[in-house]
Amino acid sequence: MNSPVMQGININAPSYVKNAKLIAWVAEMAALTKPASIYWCDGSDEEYQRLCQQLVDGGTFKKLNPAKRPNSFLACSDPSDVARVEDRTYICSEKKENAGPTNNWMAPADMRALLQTGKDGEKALFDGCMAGRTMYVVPFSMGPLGSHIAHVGIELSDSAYVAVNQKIMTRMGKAVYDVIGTDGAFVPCVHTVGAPLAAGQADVKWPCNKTKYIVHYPETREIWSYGSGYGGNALLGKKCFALRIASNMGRDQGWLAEHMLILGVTNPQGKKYHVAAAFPSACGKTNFSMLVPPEAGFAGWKVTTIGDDIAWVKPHADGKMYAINPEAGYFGVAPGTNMHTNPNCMRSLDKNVIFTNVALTDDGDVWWEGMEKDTGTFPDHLIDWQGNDWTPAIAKETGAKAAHPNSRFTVAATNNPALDPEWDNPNGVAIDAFIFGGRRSTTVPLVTEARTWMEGVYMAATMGSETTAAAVGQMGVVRRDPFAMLPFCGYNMSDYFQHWLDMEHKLEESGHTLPKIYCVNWFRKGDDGKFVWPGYGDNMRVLKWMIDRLEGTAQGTATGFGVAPQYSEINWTGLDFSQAQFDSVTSLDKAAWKQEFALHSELFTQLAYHLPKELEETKAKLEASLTA
Ligand code: SAT
Ligand code: MN
Repeated sequence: MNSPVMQGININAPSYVKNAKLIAWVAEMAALTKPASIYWCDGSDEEYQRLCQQLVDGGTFKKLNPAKRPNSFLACSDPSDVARVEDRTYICSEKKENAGPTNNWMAPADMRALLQTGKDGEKALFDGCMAGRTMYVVPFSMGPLGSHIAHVGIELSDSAYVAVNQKIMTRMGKAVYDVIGTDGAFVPCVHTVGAPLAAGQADVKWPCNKTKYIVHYPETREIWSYGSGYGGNALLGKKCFALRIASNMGRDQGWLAEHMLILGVTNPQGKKYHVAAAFPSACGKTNFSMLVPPEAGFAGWKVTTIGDDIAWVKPHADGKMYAINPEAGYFGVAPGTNMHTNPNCMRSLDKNVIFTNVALTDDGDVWWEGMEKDTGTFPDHLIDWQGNDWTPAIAKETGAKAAHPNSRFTVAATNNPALDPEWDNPNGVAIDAFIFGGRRSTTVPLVTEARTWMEGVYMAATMGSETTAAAVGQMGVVRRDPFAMLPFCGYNMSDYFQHWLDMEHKLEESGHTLPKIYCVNWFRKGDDGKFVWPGYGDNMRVLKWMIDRLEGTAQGTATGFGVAPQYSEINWTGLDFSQAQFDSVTSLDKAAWKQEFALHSELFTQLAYHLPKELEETKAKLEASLTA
């Protein structure tokens, strides 16, 4: 199918769109999904304002009080559509083994029958799914336009909410068409809320469907998303493209697509380091990436943000690994964000923000749990994210949260006062260290340095974390989350481990210096159930120790689980943290580690197919020294 006019729909491609494959694909998708109209986004500010106004008129957006929160909006979703849906997320590789045991899988032909072609008289889900709606053609670049590390996608979506969020989250707009020219490649992404409108039928403020499918075809590098309008289910540049599809590209092309923030840290002498750090969703990546060093003891130190969620890392001819942030904005968790936990983030949210599922104040501003720490009090009255009255008394009685625990802000990176001047550099920044961290109330120490690349890969591969509200499901249970990539690795996890191990040999052969690898845990709790480590800005103390290690000025102490800091090697100025407290966040408990290794064994059994044997060998060594 390549006629631009399909079943009465003129796809009306603007004259600057010259990519024949793209035009044919849009026509084909229009014929399948049958939208009432097609709108080609140009990415202009005027367009953003117009679409936001349209969302206000339709009831999806509420315009916030411009005196309090200029040019900002609040969207409240359907209560059933509030987070990523991992059990509805599929990797449809030709062979099941290539999706691996950690991904849901369906044969591509079966999935295509379900979504696109229909089978046994059943209508395909995408057949007519956009009826009565506009299909937005959203061109976007993941990474600076034209960067050799960047890649381009086109998202077709029947959600204007998606179009305006993509404008903030990606480099969205018509310049992308110059990058793909007449025959350049792009990742096709099709998204529908799955709520076709019959003639004359009124729309709801947050259309979605009980049935949801978030589908990736790794071989053909396609994304199809059905039924949800929320976050990672709908903003397809983010987890779907920048992690699940890009991890496949990275494996094939010799680079890394990782669930990592990227930050720059500059010492008082002006020497700058860059680290990339992986944590599961809602474990403080955004906070860490915008860290403000403590005032006392850290005069002249500066932390700057390159990215808060995703890193694409490529080896370069100069012998270093360079990383870009493929995104252009932050889709961060609102609750818990305040002037104490993340002042740079709070300042980023002053204006030009889209909020989703936070509470509305009586004077037309937003509120979420945690803001009371800044003001000292709870508001007397709010409208909660579900549109109900909220008062402190109601909250006390029912436990009702004013903002959903996974409520979010969408904001441009350029709003961040701590934005790194190199954040947009098409060549990326040279990475000195990788950090891996989970949320663990016990067992895993505050920080250790892997003695070898292999040991670092082991630490990352066996990482565990207590689950959060970022995904639908039970909260607070420890699950293994290798590399913080469990929900995001687009191929067999053991092959992904192998890819990381292969990197070492490939890079060493080509004369590269490998970044050091660190394992951290900010979340150890004491016997009273409270966090022992203060976290947030005080994480600078740990970061500083890592830099001292890079510079060779901290000796550390050998443990059974890498090299740990000595108490005296941490800069404690301005923080009252005793040796005993330090011991309680760094201790390695034999009994706990016995259990921990049993869980590593369980993971390795689950991942037995293609599991690199070096991981088993490393386990044996670590186990011997930690449980002896
Ligand atoms: O919903 S998103 O995937 O965009 C956010 C997250 O889970 O980190
Ligand atoms: Mn994330």
